[in-house]
Amino acid sequence: MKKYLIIVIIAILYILFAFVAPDLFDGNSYMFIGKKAHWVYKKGEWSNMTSLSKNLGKFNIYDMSNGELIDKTNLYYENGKLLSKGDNILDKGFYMSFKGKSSIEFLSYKRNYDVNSKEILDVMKNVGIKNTDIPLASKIVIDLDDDGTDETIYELYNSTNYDENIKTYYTTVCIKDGNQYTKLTYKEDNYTFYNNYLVAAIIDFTNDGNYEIIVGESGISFDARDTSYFMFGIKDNKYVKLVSTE
Ligand SMILES: [Ca+2]
Ligand SMILES: [Ca+2]
Repeated sequence: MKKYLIIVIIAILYILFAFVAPDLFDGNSYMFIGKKAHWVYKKGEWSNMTSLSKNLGKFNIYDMSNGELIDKTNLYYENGKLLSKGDNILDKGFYMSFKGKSSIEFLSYKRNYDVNSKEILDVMKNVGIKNTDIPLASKIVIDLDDDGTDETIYELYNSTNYDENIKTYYTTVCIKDGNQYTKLTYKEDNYTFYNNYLVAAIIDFTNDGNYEIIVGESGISFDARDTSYFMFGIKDNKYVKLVSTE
């Protein structure tokens, strides 16, 4: 009888360490967005995960459009797909799944479409865009580093509608900080359709008052699950790419 009890205890310990322990005690943080962004934060650096285990553990699910915590649920990775238990919440919207030591603060922001052409031309000149078409533009005016002065994030794109007369399409997201302009993403092509870079979320993962910017391709208002994502953060007073799906 005693022998069986020991075997049972060993079996339970084995299950705990094999399946639960690595998941609970690895100390890393995990962020999943859409089908492609599977990111891990390990020893102070973000990187793409090379493989996903079947049982991923409990995640916070945030609505990326407003930072609302939608659910806390276990995630699984099966047949190349992220799944949540029962109802697959991830299929229903524009969500970020997060698990880790830190919590995420979402900065709420407003997108302003009222950008005059002089301002647009000024941005284009400063980030080195030589295209002669005045693109559509939106901007987000917000304090990204908690120093009391607002920065401006510009989203420029002439790729929203297919137009035979426009030969070169491009899309970019850039930041104006005082007189300094930083191009975060840029793509130029001869033919694109609904393929814009737009800010998907502004977050503070490290809780240091410096905000990380997540940019998605194909925008935020349609099915954003299958698109590319980029995360930028401040290093030496300048935004640099921390990780991306490309
Ligand atoms: Ca600032
Ligand atoms: Ca931060």
